[in-house]
Order: sequence, then C-alpha cells, then structure tokens
Amino acid sequence: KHKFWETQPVGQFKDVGDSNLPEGPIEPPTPLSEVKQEPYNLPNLYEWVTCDMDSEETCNEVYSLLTNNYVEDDDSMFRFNYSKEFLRWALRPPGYFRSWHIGVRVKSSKKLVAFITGVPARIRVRDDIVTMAEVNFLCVHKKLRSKRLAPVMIKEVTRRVHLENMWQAAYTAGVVLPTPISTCQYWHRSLNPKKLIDVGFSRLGARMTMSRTIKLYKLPESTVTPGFRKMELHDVPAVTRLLRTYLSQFAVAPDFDENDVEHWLLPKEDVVDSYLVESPETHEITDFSSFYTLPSSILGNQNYSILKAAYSYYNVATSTSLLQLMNDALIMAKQKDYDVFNALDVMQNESFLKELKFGPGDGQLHYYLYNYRIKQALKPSELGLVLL
Ligand code: YNC
Ligand code: MG
Repeated sequence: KHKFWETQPVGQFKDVGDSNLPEGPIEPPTPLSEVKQEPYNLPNLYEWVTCDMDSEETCNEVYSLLTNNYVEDDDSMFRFNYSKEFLRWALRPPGYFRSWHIGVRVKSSKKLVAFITGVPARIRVRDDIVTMAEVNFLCVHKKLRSKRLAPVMIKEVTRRVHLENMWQAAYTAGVVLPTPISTCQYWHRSLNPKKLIDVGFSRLGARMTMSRTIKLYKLPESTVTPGFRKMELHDVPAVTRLLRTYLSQFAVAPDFDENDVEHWLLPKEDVVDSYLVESPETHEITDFSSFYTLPSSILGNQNYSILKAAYSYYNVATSTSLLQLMNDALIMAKQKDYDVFNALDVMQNESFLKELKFGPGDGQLHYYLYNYRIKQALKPSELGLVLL
C-alpha cells in the first residue's frame, strides 16, 4: 500500500500496538563515510539545485512555485500563500544549512518544478534531546504529480541531513502516512465573519442572521490584561526561561535556547507576532502569546483574493488565565485586520477553544517522526511542538 514508506525507518502500521518494540531510534547512525556521496538520480529532463534563499530571484521562484502548487483544502477553495519574508524566516534559523533547501529544475528551461526543505532543530522526546531536521515545503508542480518524484525528493533531503550527521526528522502532513505520533485538529475563530462567509470559508449558522453573527464574534477594541505589550529584544532571556519551563511538561517539544527564541519569537512584521505580560508591580514577564501569519489565496472568488490568517504558535499563561491571554491575542489579530485566527488542539489549547468561539475545522494535521519510534500515539495535548 505504501510502497515507499514501507521501506523507510518509520513506525509501520503492522507494528501499531506492539509494545515489545522500544521507544527511540529505529536504526543506528551509519558512519558518515558510508553515506551516499552523490545525489539520487532524477528523471533525465531534471536536475537538482540548492536554492539560495538570500537571492531575491531564487526566493521569487520558490514563492511562485508554492503559491501556485502548494497545499490546498479538500475542496480546492484555498491554497497556502506563504510570503517571501516568511519563507526566508522559516528557512534560515540558527545553524541552518543551505544544502537542505533543495529544488528541482527542468534542465532545458531552468524552471523550478519541485522543492523540499529541512532546517535543524533540537527536539526533546520525553527525556531525550534529539538534533533533528524539521522537513517542510515538499512541493511538486501540479503537472508532475503522481510520477513518484516525491520519494526521490524525500530520499535526497534525507541523504543531505545524514551528511550533517543527523539521523532523525520531524514533519507534519494532512495525509495519513506510516505512522502518526499524534493526530491534531485545526480550530478556527472568525474575526471577519462576513468575509469568511462571502468566500465560503464558513457558513451562516442555523437560525443566524449576518448581523447576529457579526455581533457574536465582536471583540473589544483593545486588550484587557494589564501589562500586555509587544515582545522586544531585551525580553529574550525572560521569554526563554518562561517558555522552557512551560514546554518541559509535554512529551514532544522544541528545546529552545535564547538564539532560537530570538529567531522564532521576536516579532517580525507580517511573519510572527509576540506579546507578553510584564507585571506592572514587579516587572516580571509572566505570560507570553504568539501567532504567525500565513495567508491563503482564495481560488476563484470575484470579490476577494486573499484570506489573512493568524496561526496560534507558542503561548504561556501564569499570572492570568490562558483564556484571557488568548482573548487578548484575538483582539490584537482583529486590530491588525486578520480575517481568522487558527489554532491546533495541541498543548493546553482545548482549555480555551470552545469558550473563545473557535469552531472545529475539517481535515486533520498528522505529526510524524522519522527514525524515532513512539510506543503509543500521543494525545494532541501531549504535543508541545508547532511546525510552520
Ligand atoms: C507528504 N505530504 O504516500 P507511498 S507536508 C510525505 N509527505 O508514497 P508521488 C508523501 N510523503 O505511500 P505526488 C506526502 N504526500 O507509496 C505524498 N507522499 O509510500 C508519499 N502536493 O509520490 C505518498 N505538500 O511523487 C507516496 O506523489 C509517494 O506527485 C507518492 O507528490 C506528493 O511538506 C506531493 O501537500 C505532496 O506537491 C509533493 O502532491 C504533491 O502527489 C504536492 O507520486 C501539494 O509520496 C503540496 C503538499 C506536502 C506538505 C510537508 C512535509 C513533508 C515531509 C516529507 C517526509 C520527510 C521525512 C524526513 C526526511 C529527513 C530524514 C532524516 C534524517
Ligand atoms: Mg510525482
């Protein structure tokens, strides 16, 4: 059934429920001298390239490949439209490898037709801190689908990860593959219900009018928590401490240091927003909330072409409730003109989703580890990891 995935060191469906298999790496590392030195073979018309995301021209090509060919919803009404600035941010964290930004071009025309990336990350799995690749942005041009190009892309990124002496990876996908470590659900909180209904993202509820719906989702003009403000560079040490303590409770979570926090969480316009609560009395940093910006193209609507979506990222509440903190995040997103605020049911998110009027989405997000076995699937609330 999964001709490719059956050959890979991942949890196999036949092993689900087998408690004799140990947790941890499935295969041991091989000596670096035994890692294949040449790229995998591509069909003859195509060639491998390393994509230099510092180059404006290459970044434009990656942006248009993804804008036209990346992830769509099941009904093909929306397609992710990651911005160029977002792609640069996502692909150049501390210690990144340019060789893990892999493209495929048509030899004759040099047209970019496929892409896959990895970035390095330290991920803690229970008590084990593992240096991994986070693999993302796997994309094959629509005209080249179902030709088994994806397995070659995956093998090539794996080879280049191995060359850096890393042997594990983390990734998410909307499709079921062998074998999810957890299956999560997206929830959506309408900020601009009229537009969401007009473009077919949501529907008017039973016995609801447009004006009642607008009233239902109305938010205060400004945030309510005293000391709530935007994160700044000097907050990095305090935010790192707060986040490390918080994430230690989850079975799988990133092991963030100050460099990671500066990169992943310091606000970057239209890419990542971060807020915190500084106690008006003690000036302690007690709470933190963040979201990233990922618009979607609206396919074939007369009136609108872009859906502006915020995605909940990392949140920590200690002085106020997570409910109130997230309500302030919603207020900020509304102020900044986002149409919808999305969140997965990971970490403690279930504690606010229903009360803050999020509704469950269709379609699930599956989390995976490569070459690392987990005995039993995790509940979403045991996951402390958000991938972009
Ligand atoms: C997927 N999303 O099952 P089997 S998520 C992984 N992730 O293999 P073909 C996938 N594998 O089942 P197509 C996958 N989707 O026969 C499909 N597959 O064993 C598997 N879509 O290949 C599939 N982006 O080339 C099957 O299929 C085999 O032409 C079929 O290409 C697939 O980024 C794709 O959704 C997804 O662009 C490229 O449909 C294409 O359809 C496309 O015949 C729209 O492939 C965009 C889209 C995926 C977003 C993502 C995470 C990717 C993770 C990849 C796995 C990483 C493993 C770790 C590597 C480092 C290891 C170390 C150390
Ligand atoms: Mg293909």
